Amino acid sequence: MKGTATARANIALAKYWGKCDAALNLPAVPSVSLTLDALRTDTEVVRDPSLREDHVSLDGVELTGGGAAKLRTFMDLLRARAGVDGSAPDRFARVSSHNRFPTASGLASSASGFAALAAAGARAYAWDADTSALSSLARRGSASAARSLYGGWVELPAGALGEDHLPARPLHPEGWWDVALVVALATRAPKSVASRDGMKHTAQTSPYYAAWLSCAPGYAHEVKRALAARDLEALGAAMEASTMAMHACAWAAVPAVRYARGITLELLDAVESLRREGVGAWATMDAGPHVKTLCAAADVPAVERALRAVPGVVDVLIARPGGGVEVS
Ligand code: 2P0
Repeated sequence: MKGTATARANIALAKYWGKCDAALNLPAVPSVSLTLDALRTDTEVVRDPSLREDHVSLDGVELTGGGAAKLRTFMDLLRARAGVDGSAPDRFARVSSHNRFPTASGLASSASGFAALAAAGARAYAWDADTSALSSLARRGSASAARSLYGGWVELPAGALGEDHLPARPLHPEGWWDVALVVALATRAPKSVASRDGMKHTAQTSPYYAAWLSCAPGYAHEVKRALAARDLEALGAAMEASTMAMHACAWAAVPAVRYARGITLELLDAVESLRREGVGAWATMDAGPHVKTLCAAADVPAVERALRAVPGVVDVLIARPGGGVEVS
C-alpha cells in the first residue's frame, strides 16, 4: 500500500493574502497562478503496520515538533476523507518528500509539497479521488497547494466561511501561451516570516487590509481577462498591481511585514529599465525577497542577462509553464 506523486510549484499572478476562515484554511480573496515546470516535489507515502504515528521526512531529514504535527494533522484529514478505518493496523505511514528544485533556491515548496502529498496519500489509502477533491484537500495544507494539482494557468476562488469544499480550477493548459518566469534569487537565507504568520498579522493590524480585500477580486478578474486574450502587457500590469498592493498592505502592518530587501528593489529597477528599452518584462514577488519576471519566451535571454547583472544576485532560474500532478 504505497503511493508516489510529483507536483510542481506555482507562482501567483493575482495574489492570495489573507483568510476568511483560518480553521478550514479558506482564502479571503481569489488568486490566479501559473504552475511551473522547473520546481518539483516528489513524495512517497508508504503504509506501515509497525508505526504508531506517521513519520515524515523532507529531503532526508525527519521532521519533528510543529512541522511534524502539521503534517500528521493533514494525514488524519486525508485518512478521514479516504474513509480509512481509525483502528486499521496499517493506518499510519512513512512519508518522504524531496524537493527537486534546481538549486537550494529558497523558494517556497509548500504548494508543490501538499499537492504531491494529497495525491500520493490518496493512492496509498486507495481513495479514488478526482483532481478537484485532491485540490480541496491540498488547500487545507496550504491554500496555494490547491492550485498545484493542475498544470498551466489556474484559479483558486475566494472561500466562504464554513464551506470546506473549495478546490482550484484549471483555466488554460500549460501549452496555452509561450511565456516564462525568470526567477532572480536574492538570497539563500530562509524567509524571515512564514506566509501564514505574515498574512494573519497583516489582517489583524494593517489599516490597508480592508482596501486589499476590496481590490483583490479586480486584479484576479483582470489577470483572467488578459490571459484569455493572451495580452502580455495587460497581464503583466495586473500582476504588478496585485503584487504591489499585497506588499503595501503587509508593509502597513504594525510592526511591518516586509519581505523585500535592498536587492529586491534593485531587481525591480532592472525590470523597469528593461521595459524602457522595449523588452516586455513584469515583476512579481511573494513572501520572500526574490523577484520573478514574466516575459515572452523569446525575451528570456535579454531578461536573464539584465537580472544577472544586478550585484548580489545569487542565481537566476528559468521556469516555464508546467503540468499538473502525476501519480504513480
Ligand atoms: C500566493 N502566497 O498566492 C501568495 C502570494 C505568498 C504570497 O500563497 O497559510 O503557503 O499555508 O495557506 O499558501 C503563500 O501562502 O499559505 C502564498 P497558507 P501559503 O501564492
